[in-house]
Amino acid sequence: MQKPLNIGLIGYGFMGRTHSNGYKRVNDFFPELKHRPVLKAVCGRSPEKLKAFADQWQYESTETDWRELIKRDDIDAIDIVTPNNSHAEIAIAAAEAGKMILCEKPLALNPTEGEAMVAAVEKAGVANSVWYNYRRVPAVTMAKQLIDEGRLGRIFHYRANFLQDWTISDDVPQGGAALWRLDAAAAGSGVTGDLLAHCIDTAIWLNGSISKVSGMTETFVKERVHTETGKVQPVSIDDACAFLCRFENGSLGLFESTRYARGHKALYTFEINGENASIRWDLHDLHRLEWFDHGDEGKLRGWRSIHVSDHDGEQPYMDRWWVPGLNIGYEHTFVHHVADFLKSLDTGETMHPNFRDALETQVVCDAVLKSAAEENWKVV
Ligand code: SOE
Repeated sequence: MQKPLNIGLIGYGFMGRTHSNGYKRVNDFFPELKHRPVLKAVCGRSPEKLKAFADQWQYESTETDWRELIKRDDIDAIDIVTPNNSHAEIAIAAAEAGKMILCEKPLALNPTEGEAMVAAVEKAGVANSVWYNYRRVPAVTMAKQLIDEGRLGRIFHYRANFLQDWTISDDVPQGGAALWRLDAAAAGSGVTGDLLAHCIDTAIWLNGSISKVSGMTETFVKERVHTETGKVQPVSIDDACAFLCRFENGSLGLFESTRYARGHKALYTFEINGENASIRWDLHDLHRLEWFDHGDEGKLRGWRSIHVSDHDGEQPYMDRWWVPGLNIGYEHTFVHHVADFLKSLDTGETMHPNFRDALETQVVCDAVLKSAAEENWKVV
Protein backbone atom coordinates (compact mmCIF):
# COMPACT_ATOMS: atom_id res chain seq x y z
CA MET A 1 0.00 0.00 0.00
CA GLN A 2 1.52 3.37 -1.02
CA LYS A 3 1.43 6.40 1.23
CA PRO A 4 -0.75 9.20 -0.20
CA LEU A 5 1.00 12.47 -1.06
CA ASN A 6 -1.77 15.05 -1.14
CA ILE A 7 -1.11 17.67 -3.79
CA GLY A 8 -2.42 21.25 -3.70
CA LEU A 9 -1.92 22.80 -7.13
CA ILE A 10 -1.93 26.62 -7.34
CA GLY A 11 -2.70 27.78 -10.89
CA TYR A 12 -4.19 25.75 -13.72
CA GLY A 13 -2.72 26.85 -17.04
CA PHE A 14 -0.62 24.85 -19.48
CA MET A 15 1.87 23.84 -16.76
CA GLY A 16 -0.96 22.79 -14.43
CA ARG A 17 -1.90 20.21 -17.07
CA THR A 18 1.64 18.89 -17.55
CA HIS A 19 2.13 18.43 -13.80
CA SER A 20 -1.32 16.91 -13.21
CA ASN A 21 -0.64 14.39 -15.96
CA GLY A 22 2.67 13.56 -14.25
CA TYR A 23 0.96 12.93 -10.91
CA LYS A 24 -1.73 10.77 -12.49
CA ARG A 25 0.59 8.57 -14.53
CA VAL A 26 3.54 8.08 -12.23
CA ASN A 27 2.51 5.05 -10.17
CA ASP A 28 1.29 3.12 -13.22
CA PHE A 29 4.82 3.20 -14.64
CA PHE A 30 6.91 3.37 -11.43
CA PRO A 31 5.01 0.86 -9.27
CA GLU A 32 7.87 0.42 -6.81
CA LEU A 33 7.45 3.96 -5.43
CA LYS A 34 6.22 4.14 -1.86
CA HIS A 35 4.20 7.34 -2.33
CA ARG A 36 1.13 7.98 -4.47
CA PRO A 37 0.18 11.56 -5.46
CA VAL A 38 -3.45 12.39 -4.75
CA LEU A 39 -4.97 15.35 -6.60
CA LYS A 40 -6.47 16.83 -3.44
CA ALA A 41 -7.11 20.46 -4.38
CA VAL A 42 -6.56 22.99 -7.13
CA CYS A 43 -6.54 26.72 -6.47
CA GLY A 44 -7.28 29.64 -8.80
CA ARG A 45 -9.10 32.94 -8.88
CA SER A 46 -11.77 32.32 -11.52
CA PRO A 47 -14.37 29.92 -10.01
CA GLU A 48 -15.70 28.77 -13.42
CA LYS A 49 -12.34 27.99 -14.96
CA LEU A 50 -11.24 26.38 -11.70
CA LYS A 51 -14.27 24.07 -11.64
CA ALA A 52 -13.74 23.09 -15.27
CA PHE A 53 -10.08 22.26 -14.58
CA ALA A 54 -10.89 20.38 -11.35
CA ASP A 55 -13.59 18.33 -13.12
CA GLN A 56 -11.40 17.53 -16.10
CA TRP A 57 -8.37 16.45 -14.06
CA GLN A 58 -10.41 14.99 -11.19
CA TYR A 59 -9.15 17.17 -8.37
CA GLU A 60 -11.13 16.40 -5.20
CA SER A 61 -11.70 20.04 -4.18
CA THR A 62 -11.04 23.68 -5.09
CA GLU A 63 -9.88 26.82 -3.32
CA THR A 64 -9.98 30.40 -4.57
CA ASP A 65 -7.42 31.73 -2.05
CA TRP A 66 -3.98 30.13 -1.96
CA ARG A 67 -3.54 31.10 1.69
CA GLU A 68 -6.52 28.90 2.59
CA LEU A 69 -5.01 26.03 0.62
CA ILE A 70 -1.71 26.33 2.47
CA LYS A 71 -3.53 26.27 5.84
CA ARG A 72 -5.17 22.93 5.08
CA ASP A 73 -3.95 19.94 7.10
CA ASP A 74 -4.88 17.55 4.32
CA ILE A 75 -2.30 19.05 1.88
CA ASP A 76 1.26 17.67 1.92
CA ALA A 77 2.81 19.35 -1.12
CA ILE A 78 2.15 22.69 -2.80
CA ASP A 79 2.74 22.85 -6.55
CA ILE A 80 3.14 26.43 -7.84
CA VAL A 81 2.22 27.04 -11.49
CA THR A 82 1.25 30.69 -11.18
CA PRO A 83 3.02 33.60 -12.95
CA ASN A 84 6.59 34.13 -11.75
CA ASN A 85 5.84 37.22 -9.63
CA SER A 86 3.86 35.13 -7.12
CA HIS A 87 6.34 32.22 -6.72
CA ALA A 88 8.29 33.77 -3.84
CA GLU A 89 5.35 34.81 -1.68
CA ILE A 90 3.57 31.48 -2.08
CA ALA A 91 6.68 29.33 -1.68
CA ILE A 92 7.86 31.13 1.47
CA ALA A 93 4.40 30.87 3.06
CA ALA A 94 4.16 27.19 2.06
CA ALA A 95 7.59 26.44 3.55
CA GLU A 96 6.63 28.21 6.79
CA ALA A 97 3.53 26.01 6.90
CA GLY A 98 5.77 22.94 6.59
CA LYS A 99 4.62 21.94 3.09
CA MET A 100 6.80 20.33 0.48
CA ILE A 101 7.04 22.55 -2.61
CA LEU A 102 7.29 21.87 -6.33
CA CYS A 103 7.69 25.19 -8.14
CA GLU A 104 7.52 25.96 -11.88
CA LYS A 105 10.58 27.55 -13.47
CA PRO A 106 12.10 30.08 -13.30
CA LEU A 107 12.37 29.99 -9.51
CA ALA A 108 11.60 33.69 -8.99
CA LEU A 109 11.66 37.18 -10.50
CA ASN A 110 15.27 37.79 -9.43
CA PRO A 111 18.07 36.38 -7.21
CA THR A 112 16.97 38.37 -4.14
CA GLU A 113 13.60 36.62 -4.16
CA GLY A 114 15.30 33.34 -5.00
CA GLU A 115 17.66 33.61 -2.02
CA ALA A 116 14.71 34.21 0.32
CA MET A 117 12.97 31.13 -1.13
CA VAL A 118 16.06 28.95 -0.65
CA ALA A 119 16.45 30.22 2.92
CA ALA A 120 12.77 29.45 3.65
CA VAL A 121 12.82 25.85 2.38
CA GLU A 122 16.18 25.10 3.96
CA LYS A 123 15.10 26.55 7.32
CA ALA A 124 11.84 24.58 7.23
CA GLY A 125 13.63 21.44 6.02
CA VAL A 126 10.91 20.73 3.44
CA ALA A 127 11.43 18.77 0.23
CA ASN A 128 11.59 21.13 -2.75
CA SER A 129 12.04 21.01 -6.47
CA VAL A 130 11.85 23.21 -9.58
CA TRP A 131 10.37 21.82 -12.79
CA TYR A 132 13.30 22.13 -15.21
CA ASN A 133 11.82 19.19 -17.06
CA TYR A 134 14.25 18.81 -19.97
CA ARG A 135 16.85 17.19 -17.70
CA ARG A 136 14.53 14.19 -17.72
CA VAL A 137 14.34 13.60 -21.44
CA PRO A 138 16.00 10.14 -21.55
CA ALA A 139 18.55 11.24 -24.19
CA VAL A 140 19.51 14.30 -22.11
CA THR A 141 19.89 12.17 -18.98
CA MET A 142 22.06 9.83 -21.02
CA ALA A 143 24.23 12.76 -22.12
CA LYS A 144 24.77 13.48 -18.42
CA GLN A 145 25.81 9.84 -17.84
CA LEU A 146 28.28 9.91 -20.75
CA ILE A 147 29.84 13.14 -19.49
CA ASP A 148 30.05 11.85 -15.89
CA GLU A 149 31.73 8.69 -17.18
CA GLY A 150 34.45 10.98 -18.56
CA ARG A 151 33.92 9.89 -22.17
CA LEU A 152 34.20 13.41 -23.60
CA GLY A 153 37.47 14.15 -21.84
CA ARG A 154 38.21 17.82 -21.43
CA ILE A 155 35.25 19.92 -22.57
CA PHE A 156 35.97 22.87 -24.88
CA HIS A 157 32.57 24.16 -26.04
CA TYR A 158 28.92 24.19 -24.94
CA ARG A 159 26.32 25.79 -27.20
CA ALA A 160 22.55 25.90 -26.83
CA ASN A 161 19.56 27.52 -28.52
CA PHE A 162 15.89 27.83 -27.58
CA LEU A 163 13.97 29.33 -30.49
CA GLN A 164 10.30 30.26 -30.91
CA ASP A 165 8.36 32.58 -33.24
CA TRP A 166 5.02 33.33 -31.56
CA THR A 167 5.46 37.06 -30.80
CA ILE A 168 6.63 38.34 -34.18
CA SER A 169 3.33 40.05 -34.97
CA ASP A 170 2.87 43.39 -33.25
CA ASP A 171 -0.86 42.48 -32.95
CA VAL A 172 -0.07 40.04 -30.13
CA PRO A 173 -1.28 41.75 -26.94
CA GLN A 174 0.58 41.57 -23.63
CA GLY A 175 -0.29 40.93 -19.98
CA GLY A 176 -3.30 39.44 -18.23
CA ALA A 177 -3.89 35.82 -17.33
CA ALA A 178 -2.96 34.33 -20.71
CA LEU A 179 -0.10 36.52 -21.84
CA TRP A 180 1.69 37.27 -18.57
CA ARG A 181 4.92 35.91 -20.13
CA LEU A 182 5.05 39.17 -22.13
CA ASP A 183 4.69 41.36 -19.05
CA ALA A 184 8.00 41.97 -17.22
CA ALA A 185 6.22 42.78 -13.96
CA ALA A 186 4.69 39.29 -13.92
CA ALA A 187 7.45 37.32 -15.63
CA GLY A 188 10.61 39.12 -14.44
CA SER A 189 12.10 38.97 -17.93
CA GLY A 190 11.25 37.75 -21.41
CA VAL A 191 13.05 34.92 -23.15
CA THR A 192 15.91 34.96 -20.64
CA GLY A 193 13.82 33.62 -17.75
CA ASP A 194 11.36 31.70 -19.88
CA LEU A 195 13.58 29.90 -22.40
CA LEU A 196 17.28 30.51 -21.74
CA ALA A 197 16.72 29.45 -18.13
CA HIS A 198 16.06 25.91 -19.43
CA CYS A 199 19.30 25.97 -21.44
CA ILE A 200 21.25 27.32 -18.46
CA ASP A 201 19.81 24.71 -16.08
CA THR A 202 20.78 21.87 -18.44
CA ALA A 203 24.20 23.41 -19.10
CA ILE A 204 25.10 23.78 -15.43
CA TRP A 205 23.93 20.21 -14.82
CA LEU A 206 25.97 18.81 -17.72
CA ASN A 207 29.00 21.08 -17.75
CA GLY A 208 29.24 22.70 -14.31
CA SER A 209 28.99 26.27 -13.08
CA ILE A 210 29.22 29.38 -15.24
CA SER A 211 31.73 31.98 -14.04
CA LYS A 212 31.40 34.98 -16.43
CA VAL A 213 28.83 36.16 -18.98
CA SER A 214 28.48 38.77 -21.68
CA GLY A 215 24.97 39.19 -23.04
CA MET A 216 22.92 41.19 -25.50
CA THR A 217 19.14 41.55 -25.64
CA GLU A 218 16.67 43.20 -27.97
CA THR A 219 13.00 44.15 -27.79
CA PHE A 220 11.90 44.16 -31.41
CA VAL A 221 8.29 45.30 -30.87
CA LYS A 222 8.36 48.34 -28.62
CA GLU A 223 4.65 48.75 -27.81
CA ARG A 224 1.72 46.36 -27.45
CA VAL A 225 -1.93 46.59 -26.42
CA HIS A 226 -2.65 45.28 -22.91
CA THR A 227 -5.10 42.34 -22.94
CA GLU A 228 -7.21 43.71 -20.11
CA THR A 229 -7.04 47.52 -20.29
CA GLY A 230 -6.86 47.75 -24.10
CA LYS A 231 -4.25 50.50 -23.65
CA VAL A 232 -1.05 50.67 -25.71
CA GLN A 233 1.93 50.24 -23.38
CA PRO A 234 5.69 49.95 -23.79
CA VAL A 235 7.04 46.41 -24.01
CA SER A 236 9.48 45.84 -21.17
CA ILE A 237 10.61 42.25 -21.76
CA ASP A 238 13.58 41.00 -23.77
CA ASP A 239 12.30 39.45 -27.03
CA ALA A 240 15.68 37.92 -27.81
CA CYS A 241 18.79 37.27 -25.79
CA ALA A 242 22.19 35.84 -26.67
CA PHE A 243 25.22 35.48 -24.46
CA LEU A 244 28.77 34.25 -24.35
CA CYS A 245 30.12 32.70 -21.19
CA ARG A 246 33.01 30.96 -19.52
CA PHE A 247 32.42 27.83 -17.46
CA GLU A 248 34.47 27.07 -14.37
CA ASN A 249 35.91 23.98 -16.11
CA GLY A 250 37.55 26.27 -18.67
CA SER A 251 35.12 25.66 -21.54
CA LEU A 252 33.42 28.41 -23.56
CA GLY A 253 29.65 28.73 -23.91
CA LEU A 254 27.38 30.29 -26.53
CA PHE A 255 23.63 30.59 -25.88
CA GLU A 256 20.74 32.09 -27.85
CA SER A 257 17.00 32.37 -27.34
CA THR A 258 14.33 34.32 -29.14
CA ARG A 259 10.63 34.42 -29.90
CA TYR A 260 11.43 35.89 -33.35
CA ALA A 261 12.95 32.90 -35.16
CA ARG A 262 10.33 32.45 -37.89
CA GLY A 263 9.63 28.75 -38.41
CA HIS A 264 10.66 27.63 -34.93
CA LYS A 265 7.97 26.84 -32.36
CA ALA A 266 10.03 25.33 -29.54
CA LEU A 267 13.43 24.33 -30.88
CA TYR A 268 15.71 23.50 -27.99
CA THR A 269 19.13 22.20 -29.08
CA PHE A 270 22.55 21.82 -27.51
CA GLU A 271 25.97 20.64 -28.63
CA ILE A 272 28.99 19.87 -26.48
CA ASN A 273 32.50 19.41 -27.91
CA GLY A 274 35.05 17.52 -25.86
CA GLU A 275 38.58 16.36 -26.44
CA ASN A 276 37.49 12.77 -27.23
CA ALA A 277 33.89 13.10 -28.34
CA SER A 278 30.99 15.44 -29.14
CA ILE A 279 27.29 15.24 -28.25
CA ARG A 280 24.33 16.89 -29.97
CA TRP A 281 20.63 16.90 -29.00
CA ASP A 282 17.47 18.42 -30.50
CA LEU A 283 14.10 18.56 -28.72
CA HIS A 284 12.23 17.97 -31.98
CA ASP A 285 13.93 14.59 -32.28
CA LEU A 286 14.09 14.01 -28.58
CA HIS A 287 14.97 10.32 -28.56
CA ARG A 288 18.12 10.84 -30.61
CA LEU A 289 21.46 11.54 -29.07
CA GLU A 290 24.03 12.28 -31.71
CA TRP A 291 27.45 11.13 -30.72
CA PHE A 292 30.84 11.51 -32.41
CA ASP A 293 33.62 9.43 -30.90
CA HIS A 294 37.18 10.12 -32.00
CA GLY A 295 38.11 6.71 -30.54
CA ASP A 296 36.15 4.92 -33.28
CA GLU A 297 38.11 3.05 -35.95
CA GLY A 298 39.28 5.68 -38.47
CA LYS A 299 37.50 4.54 -41.60
CA LEU A 300 34.18 4.16 -39.73
CA ARG A 301 34.50 7.35 -37.71
CA GLY A 302 31.47 9.64 -37.96
CA TRP A 303 28.40 10.96 -36.13
CA ARG A 304 26.29 8.15 -34.65
CA SER A 305 22.59 8.70 -34.19
CA ILE A 306 21.60 6.79 -31.06
CA HIS A 307 17.86 6.24 -30.63
CA VAL A 308 17.66 6.27 -26.83
CA SER A 309 14.82 3.79 -26.40
CA ASP A 310 16.36 0.49 -25.43
CA HIS A 311 15.13 -1.72 -22.62
CA ASP A 312 18.30 -3.38 -21.48
CA GLY A 313 18.35 -1.07 -18.50
CA GLU A 314 21.34 0.91 -19.72
CA GLN A 315 19.41 3.79 -21.26
CA PRO A 316 17.69 5.95 -18.64
CA TYR A 317 13.93 5.78 -17.99
CA MET A 318 13.07 3.82 -21.16
CA ASP A 319 12.59 0.44 -19.46
CA ARG A 320 9.46 1.97 -17.85
CA TRP A 321 7.62 2.52 -21.07
CA TRP A 322 6.75 0.43 -24.11
CA VAL A 323 8.77 -2.11 -26.07
CA PRO A 324 12.29 -1.25 -27.33
CA GLY A 325 12.38 1.34 -30.10
CA LEU A 326 8.98 2.94 -29.37
CA ASN A 327 8.81 6.62 -28.60
CA ILE A 328 7.75 8.72 -25.65
CA GLY A 329 7.30 12.53 -25.59
CA TYR A 330 7.40 15.88 -23.82
CA GLU A 331 4.79 14.90 -21.22
CA HIS A 332 6.89 11.97 -20.02
CA THR A 333 9.59 14.35 -18.74
CA PHE A 334 7.08 15.50 -16.12
CA VAL A 335 6.21 11.90 -15.18
CA HIS A 336 9.93 11.28 -14.71
CA HIS A 337 10.23 14.43 -12.61
CA VAL A 338 7.43 13.29 -10.28
CA ALA A 339 8.93 9.77 -10.13
CA ASP A 340 12.31 11.15 -9.08
CA PHE A 341 10.70 13.49 -6.55
CA LEU A 342 8.78 10.58 -4.98
CA LYS A 343 11.92 8.45 -5.06
CA SER A 344 13.76 11.18 -3.14
CA LEU A 345 11.03 11.02 -0.46
CA ASP A 346 11.35 7.23 -0.31
CA THR A 347 15.14 7.20 -0.07
CA GLY A 348 15.90 10.49 1.69
CA GLU A 349 18.20 11.51 -1.18
CA THR A 350 18.15 15.17 -2.24
CA MET A 351 16.01 15.93 -5.29
CA HIS A 352 17.59 17.92 -8.15
CA PRO A 353 17.00 20.46 -9.47
CA ASN A 354 15.90 21.94 -6.16
CA PHE A 355 15.49 25.59 -5.13
CA ARG A 356 19.25 25.97 -4.54
CA ASP A 357 20.06 24.61 -8.02
CA ALA A 358 17.43 26.86 -9.58
CA LEU A 359 18.87 29.87 -7.73
CA GLU A 360 22.16 29.28 -9.54
CA THR A 361 20.31 29.47 -12.86
CA GLN A 362 18.50 32.61 -11.67
CA VAL A 363 21.81 34.27 -10.79
CA VAL A 364 23.17 33.53 -14.29
CA CYS A 365 19.99 34.93 -15.92
CA ASP A 366 20.31 38.08 -13.83
CA ALA A 367 23.99 38.51 -14.74
CA VAL A 368 23.16 38.07 -18.45
CA LEU A 369 20.45 40.75 -18.29
CA LYS A 370 22.69 43.16 -16.36
CA SER A 371 25.57 42.54 -18.76
CA ALA A 372 23.27 43.24 -21.72
CA ALA A 373 21.99 46.46 -20.14
CA GLU A 374 25.49 47.69 -19.28
CA GLU A 375 27.21 46.24 -22.37
CA ASN A 376 29.98 44.61 -20.36
CA TRP A 377 31.11 41.27 -18.90
CA LYS A 378 29.70 40.20 -15.55
CA VAL A 379 31.24 37.82 -13.07
CA VAL A 380 28.54 35.39 -11.87
C1 SOE B 1 6.87 29.30 -23.47
O1 SOE B 1 6.23 29.26 -24.68
C2 SOE B 1 7.13 27.89 -22.94
O2 SOE B 1 5.92 27.29 -22.69
C3 SOE B 1 7.94 27.95 -21.64
O3 SOE B 1 7.27 28.67 -20.63
C4 SOE B 1 8.27 26.54 -21.20
O4 SOE B 1 9.02 26.54 -20.02
C5 SOE B 1 9.01 25.83 -22.32
O5 SOE B 1 9.31 24.52 -21.94
C6 SOE B 1 8.21 25.83 -23.59
O6 SOE B 1 7.86 27.15 -23.91
